[in-house]
Amino acid sequence: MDEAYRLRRLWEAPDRDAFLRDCADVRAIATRGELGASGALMKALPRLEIVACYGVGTDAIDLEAARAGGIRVTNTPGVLTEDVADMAIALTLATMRRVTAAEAHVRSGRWADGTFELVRRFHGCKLGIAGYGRIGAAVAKRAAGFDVEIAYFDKVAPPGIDHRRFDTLVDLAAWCDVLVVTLAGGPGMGRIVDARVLEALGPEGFLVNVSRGMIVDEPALLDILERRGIAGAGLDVFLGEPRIDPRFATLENVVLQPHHSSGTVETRRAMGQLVRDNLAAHFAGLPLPTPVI
Ligand code: 8YV
Repeated sequence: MDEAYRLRRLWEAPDRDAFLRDCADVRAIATRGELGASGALMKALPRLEIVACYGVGTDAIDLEAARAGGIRVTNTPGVLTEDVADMAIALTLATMRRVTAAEAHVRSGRWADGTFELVRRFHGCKLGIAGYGRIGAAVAKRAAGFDVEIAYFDKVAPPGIDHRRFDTLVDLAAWCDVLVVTLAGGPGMGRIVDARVLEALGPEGFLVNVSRGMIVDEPALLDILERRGIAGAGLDVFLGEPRIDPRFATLENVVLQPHHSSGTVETRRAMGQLVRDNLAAHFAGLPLPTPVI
C-alpha cells in the first residue's frame, strides 16, 4: 500500500478532529468490517470516492451516506467463507464437547482427582442454521460430514437446497440442538436472536454466533446463560467488541473468540489483496471486482 498510495493512519492520530482537518485531499478509505465508516467520517472527507472494506460485512458502513455522496463501497466476499464456516464448526464442537473447560481441567492437575464431566455430542444432532447465504451453506456442507440433521431460517429458500426451511427463528430454535448464526448484520437485524429465540432453544440447546454481536440480544443471552436456560454458547462476535461485557468471562458454559473467524494467514492475505484490487481498479477507471455499491 505504501508504494501505491500516500497513507494517513487514522487509528494512530492522537487528535481525530485535527487529523481529519488535514485530510481534505483523501480519496479513499480502507477500513475493517467491524470498524466500518460513519456518515460523519465520509462527510469530513470532501474528495472521498471509495470505501474499501477489509471484510464481507458492511453493516458498520453508512451505505445511505455513501449512496448520497456518490461514494463507491467494496467488500471482500468469497475469500473468507470457508474460514468462517470452519470457525462455526470449531466453536460448535468446542462448546458442546467443552474442549476449553476440559483442557483447563487437565492443565490444573485436577484430572488426578477425578475424570471430567460428561459432555454433549455434535454428530447426529439437529443443526439449525440462521442465514443460508454463502457462509451458512459452507457450514451445512461441513456439518453433513457429522451426519447431523440440518434445517435453516432465511427469508428466501436458496435454489436447489433440500434442507427444511423454518419461517421463524423461534421455530428453528425450538427444533434444533445447536443454532449457528451466520446472518448478515445491518439495519433491521438488531437483536433478531432475542429472548424468545433463546428460550425456544432451551436448557439443552447451544448457540453459536460467527456473524455480528448486534444480531443477538446480548443482555438476554447473558441472562439465560447465567441461569442455564440454554446449555452453552460459542461466540466470535460481541456488542462493543473488543471491550466485551465482563460477565462473559465469568461463565463456564461459553467458548469465546476475539472476532477471529477470518483470521488465518491465508484468508487475511486474500482479503488484503482484494482491498488492493478494488482500489487499483477504481483509480484505473476499471470495473470494481467486488462492489457493494
Ligand atoms: C473482519 C468480518 O472484517 O468479514 C467480516 O465481515 O467481520 C471480519 O472478517 C475482520 O476481522 C477484519 O477486521
